[in-house]
Amino acid sequence: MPLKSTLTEFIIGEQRKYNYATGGFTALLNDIRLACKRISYLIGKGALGSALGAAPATNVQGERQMKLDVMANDIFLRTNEWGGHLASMVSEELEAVYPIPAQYPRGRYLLVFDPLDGSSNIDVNVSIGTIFSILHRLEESPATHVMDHILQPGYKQIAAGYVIYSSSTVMAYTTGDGVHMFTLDPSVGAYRLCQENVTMPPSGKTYSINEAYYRQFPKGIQDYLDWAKSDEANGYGLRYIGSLVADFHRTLLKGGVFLYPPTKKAPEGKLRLLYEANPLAFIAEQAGGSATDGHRRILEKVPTALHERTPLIIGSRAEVDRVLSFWPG
Ligand code: AHM
Ligand code: MG
Repeated sequence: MPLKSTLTEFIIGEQRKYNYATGGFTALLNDIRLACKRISYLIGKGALGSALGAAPATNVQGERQMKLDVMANDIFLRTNEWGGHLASMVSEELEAVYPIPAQYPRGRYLLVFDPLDGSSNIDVNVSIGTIFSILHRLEESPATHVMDHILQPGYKQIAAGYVIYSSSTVMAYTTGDGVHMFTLDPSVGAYRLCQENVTMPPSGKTYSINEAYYRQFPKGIQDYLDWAKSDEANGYGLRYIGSLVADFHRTLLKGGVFLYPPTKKAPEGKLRLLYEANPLAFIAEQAGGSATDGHRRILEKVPTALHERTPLIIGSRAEVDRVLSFWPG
């Protein structure tokens, strides 16, 4: 059987389609790939790696940080700061924009990421993930206007991806030309292509939501959940892991819908626009699915703050539309 291309071969192949490509973007993706490999190795060691348990601090959003959150964030910064391709980085774990240290050259891309999503699942061997988004620095704004460059709507992303650390480690990414998936081969340390041009099923009888918040949801979402359990719905199932990457990965491959609506406790929803909703919305749309906050397409939202939250309904087009038929936000 012929060997499947590695991620590196695949992205270099993509780069060769464009005569003007300088290789900077390819090198950046390569660094991200390496950071996720390092994180995957650390997670794989589990209790043997002294990385489990809570960190002494909470993060900028007042959430409890796990040791692995802090280590994964550090790996992402260290692996991506030196290459000369980035103007700055934004992380879920850092309050402010991370400027590229003065000893390294600056580039024209911005890297926005959640280094380890699904923190509550870290210590119990349940799937967790990394999510990333790449933007171009705006030509029209001076380099010093950092927030102008970062607060761009999601449709301007030039690439987005995620890595799921599970029974195997899988990376999915898009540059706006379909979604491609790679599995990490631990024997040689390379990601190998496992699915090119992934498509999300147009419908699927699975809904994914933390239904314990039922009484806190808007009435329309409650109505949808009542419908999903009705005879009319005819056999919907519920799956909720509590790791966005894992719940999204299943939805991408099997179809269905993931929902994190507003709650009384989190009136804007819990998930973050820049490094959770936007990258996954880009991937969902590239695979034929859709993503909305109940009012608008996620990718059209203009961010106003680094850690802005958003409601998120994402998945198969027919299932997202069905939620919207109950909840026109
Ligand atoms: P985190 O970034 O602190 O890990 O929080 C995000 C996670 C998502 O992975 C998941 O979809 C959600 O929080 C689960 O929240 P809840 O426990 O309220 O259901
Ligand atoms: Mg997160």
